[in-house]
Amino acid sequence: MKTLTIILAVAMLSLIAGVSVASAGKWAVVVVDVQGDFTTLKKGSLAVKGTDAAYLDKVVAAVKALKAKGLNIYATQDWHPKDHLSFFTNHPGKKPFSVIKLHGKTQVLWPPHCIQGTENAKILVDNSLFTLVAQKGMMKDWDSYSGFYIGDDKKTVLESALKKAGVDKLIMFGIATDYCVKSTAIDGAKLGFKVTVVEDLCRGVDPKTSAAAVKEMEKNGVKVIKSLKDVKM
Ligand code: VGL
Ligand code: ZN
Repeated sequence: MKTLTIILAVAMLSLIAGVSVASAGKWAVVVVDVQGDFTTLKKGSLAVKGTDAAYLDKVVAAVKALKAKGLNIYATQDWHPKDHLSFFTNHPGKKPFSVIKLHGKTQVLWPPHCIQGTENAKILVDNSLFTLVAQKGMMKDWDSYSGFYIGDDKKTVLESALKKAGVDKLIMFGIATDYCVKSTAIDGAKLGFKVTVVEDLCRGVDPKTSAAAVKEMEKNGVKVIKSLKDVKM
């Protein structure tokens, strides 16, 4: 009788422990700026190398596989007004990819891209797969690479939505490794999420800055893995 009680007690305790381990923490996915203007597939104005149909197929397959595992999918979207100050065209005499100071920070002057309501601002993944889309870059004189912020101290809906849903671990990928993926991943880590970036589902503007971005993400506590099969969930 005594042994039976002990066995039962141990069984119940391990059940409780097992349940609490399983419910401690929740994964979600953040797909960063997979928009027409950043792809060669859509002949985007700021097309990043390696963003052809094969890349898009891979991203879509990954999103669907993760969704099938029960993870919620969140997306970020670069969403600029026409007169946005990150566009070289809004600085007479300036060339694309030149650098200026804006609010005391270096600002790359990009070709106009992801203009609100245009075809190439659309996200190239079936939007019905997303729990929500966090837009940023809509303030004319503030650029935001991070999906967590609209301005320096104004947040998008992303952090509060993830925290409300009990998410604490993020799988992240998209475009561009050296700008929006880097910034969103590092901010995610700073805001308390455990962030994993999947390198072969990302594409960068420049190989040098992309390699530096990987180092910087790692220095900030982001885990960078080669491919989705290396994710330990
Ligand atoms: C991005 C440059 C300008 C990005 C957005 O999504 O990485 N890059 N705006
Ligand atoms: Zn932009």
